[in-house]
Amino acid sequence: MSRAAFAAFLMLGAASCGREPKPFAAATLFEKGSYQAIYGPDGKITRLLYDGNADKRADTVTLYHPNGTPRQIEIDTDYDGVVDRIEHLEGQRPARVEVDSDRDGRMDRWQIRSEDRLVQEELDTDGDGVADRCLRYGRGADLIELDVLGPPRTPRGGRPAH
Ligand SMILES: [Ca+2]
Ligand SMILES: [Ca+2]
Ligand SMILES: [Ca+2]
Repeated sequence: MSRAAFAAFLMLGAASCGREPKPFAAATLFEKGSYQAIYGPDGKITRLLYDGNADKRADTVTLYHPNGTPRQIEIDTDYDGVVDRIEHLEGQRPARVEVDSDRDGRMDRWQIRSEDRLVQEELDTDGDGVADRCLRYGRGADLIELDVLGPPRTPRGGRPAH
């Protein structure tokens, strides 16, 4: 077998084995200024990256549903390369927000929002990654209830899934 034929044979083999979907195999990258948009094979946007401080590193990443509507925004608010805010969107508005308020790389505030209003917030006050306080807010952003959460505890947070 000649070298060229062998190479072609290898490529055929790779193609026939490639049954797993390759998310970026047919993706298209589109760059404009501080934005990078990544489109899937169907032409729908899958990801939008934004570099707010022009250090060539994206600090706001928006993920999209297959139908092209945004579903999640991951933000590195202090540009240290670590995501410290994740907004889960419903109808283009954040319905759940995770915040790493002390920037230690672990989420410690889990907020539930309704119509752009904060209605509930769980806090991890001792830094173990588990919520131990639950705050509920009224219409005027006033605190109406504070619960101390006890065991049984379930781990929260962790790394954002892409
Ligand atoms: Ca940046
Ligand atoms: Ca950060
Ligand atoms: Ca934290």
